[in-house]
Amino acid sequence: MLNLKHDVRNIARQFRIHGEFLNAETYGSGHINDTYVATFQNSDVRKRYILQRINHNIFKNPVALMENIERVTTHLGKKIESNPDKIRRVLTLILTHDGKSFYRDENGNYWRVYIFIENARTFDAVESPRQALEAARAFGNFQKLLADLPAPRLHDTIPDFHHTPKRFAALEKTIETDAVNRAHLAKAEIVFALKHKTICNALLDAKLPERVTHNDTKFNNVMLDDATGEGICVIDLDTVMPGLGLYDFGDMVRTTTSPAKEDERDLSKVAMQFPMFEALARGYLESANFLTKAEKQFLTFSGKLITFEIGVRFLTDFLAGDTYFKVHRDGHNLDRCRTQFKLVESIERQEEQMNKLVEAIS
Ligand code: ADP
Ligand code: GN1
Ligand code: MG
Repeated sequence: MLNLKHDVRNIARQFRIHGEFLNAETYGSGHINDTYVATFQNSDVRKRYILQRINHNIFKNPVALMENIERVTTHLGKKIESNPDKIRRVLTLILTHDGKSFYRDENGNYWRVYIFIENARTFDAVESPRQALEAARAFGNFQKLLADLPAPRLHDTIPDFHHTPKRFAALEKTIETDAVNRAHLAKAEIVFALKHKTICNALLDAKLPERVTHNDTKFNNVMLDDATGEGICVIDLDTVMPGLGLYDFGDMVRTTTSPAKEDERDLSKVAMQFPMFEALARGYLESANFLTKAEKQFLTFSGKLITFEIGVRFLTDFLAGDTYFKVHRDGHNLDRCRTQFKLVESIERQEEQMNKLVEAIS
């Protein structure tokens, strides 16, 4: 508590939280926002809250972002109005005393507060096909529940977020500039990336339907119930905006098929495990029951593409001097890039079987 980067007690005071502040600590392993858990005591009840500083270097318009989140959580809330477990099944914003969904502090930082989802947790790496199935069901259901979100279109919180050709062009520029003289440390990864340039356009060229999508369906962005293992709540809603359904499925394949963490240094541990993929495909096809034939045909490919795309982003950030993703050690972004590219290779080796499976079950 003493060493926290922000005055969490004072920030919490701006929101409609009842009771006495007990303590706060940093929380989670996200790469973008600053997340804290704060505990409050109200008579004999203790309650926890998630306080988050929105990274406004990355999300340039936090007001629009919060408008999206208010609309999305309200819509989801209405859909499960009668569920007695509603408070754990959709993120609930706590408003400020003047009724706003965020607080802007004197340093220009934007803060929001959610009710803490108890008796559930996130995992940084998948442990079983059951978990993969639950994650895919939850993310697919999330898309389904948002399919009838009333107009207007949601704000693009980060324009061209999954525009792979633009991500690739940014990498090419960074290689050329080599601003912090690191390109010589990533020769093999640069060669790998350049060899794969040809896959960048395929999803965009396929003219798939635009949907409301999550766009960051990392395995640690879904909470699994401690008792039942059920995927009960999709979190991290900053990038919910118009996108392709397959961006979400692709990112599930990226983060929920390999037993290794995203920054694992022992690359022999990184592999696309077929039973995990099968569970993801089954879970997603079951809940996202609106997919078109064309979307289904690209399910496997989306896994390869999004894994490649995020690898490209990690490589770009490494070469640019680590300005985007939080890093905790030297070469962290390069390590992350390496796991992604290793996973792309693993997918490539199994692509045919993966496609056959999808065809068989869809
Ligand atoms: P980031 O954008 O930095 O990834 P997240 O919104 O994903 O931030 O939050 C980071 C972590 O905090 C999550 O992986 C999850 O473990 C935890 N978390 C976030 N919101 C909640 C919540 N409402 N209840 C419980 N845990 C949460
Ligand atoms: C970031 O916020 P977090 O850690 O869930 C990133 C995603 C990347 C992911 C890679 C806004 O997600 O796009 O896929 O890291 N979020 C943003 O782990 O850039
Ligand atoms: Mg997250």
